[in-house]
Amino acid sequence: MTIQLLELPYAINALEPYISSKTLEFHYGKHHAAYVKNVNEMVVDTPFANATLEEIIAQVSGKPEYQGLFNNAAQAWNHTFFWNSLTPVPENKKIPPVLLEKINVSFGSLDGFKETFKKAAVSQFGSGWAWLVSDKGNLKIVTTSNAGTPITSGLTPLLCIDVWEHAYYLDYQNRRPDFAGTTIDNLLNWKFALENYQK
Ligand code: MN3
Repeated sequence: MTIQLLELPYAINALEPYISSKTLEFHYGKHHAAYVKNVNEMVVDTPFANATLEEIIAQVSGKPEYQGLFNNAAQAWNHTFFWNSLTPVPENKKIPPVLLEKINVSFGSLDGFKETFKKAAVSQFGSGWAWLVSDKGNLKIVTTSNAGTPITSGLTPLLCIDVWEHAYYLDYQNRRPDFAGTTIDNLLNWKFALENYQK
């Protein structure tokens, strides 16, 4: 079995003006594609040759001898999740009432959620990810370093933002706060978040 690169769920320029087609050409077309290619090369003639990405991640997480495979598999998975966390479709950007209620419980208000999510994205030192997760039905914001992914901690991710520099440098240079704030305000796919929450 070969791990497939997710087909981008929108046109390469669909996230403009917030994320440029140039960024997607590199971030999706080069970075994400490379993680997928690396996984496929690394699992040849191993017990993981027929495993799904989720199975690989679960089986090699925390094992130093498989750090390289974990990094590439988790990055491949995280990026698929990231592209699905974003949407150009206005209908998908509406926050479903059930999630808004949960947001109010966990963060006090929608603004409180946005502030907490942005702060997490900005304060993650170096490369990593900021996530909105469900922890047994309660919404939380967590961050992971490098290729880290909350699915190894028993959390259910709802949305994520990639805060590796390659995610924003072409459009925002060093201004990670602007990238995070713009993404949170304009691109989050709450339809996808709800689908994940209901799993
Ligand atoms: Mn990335």
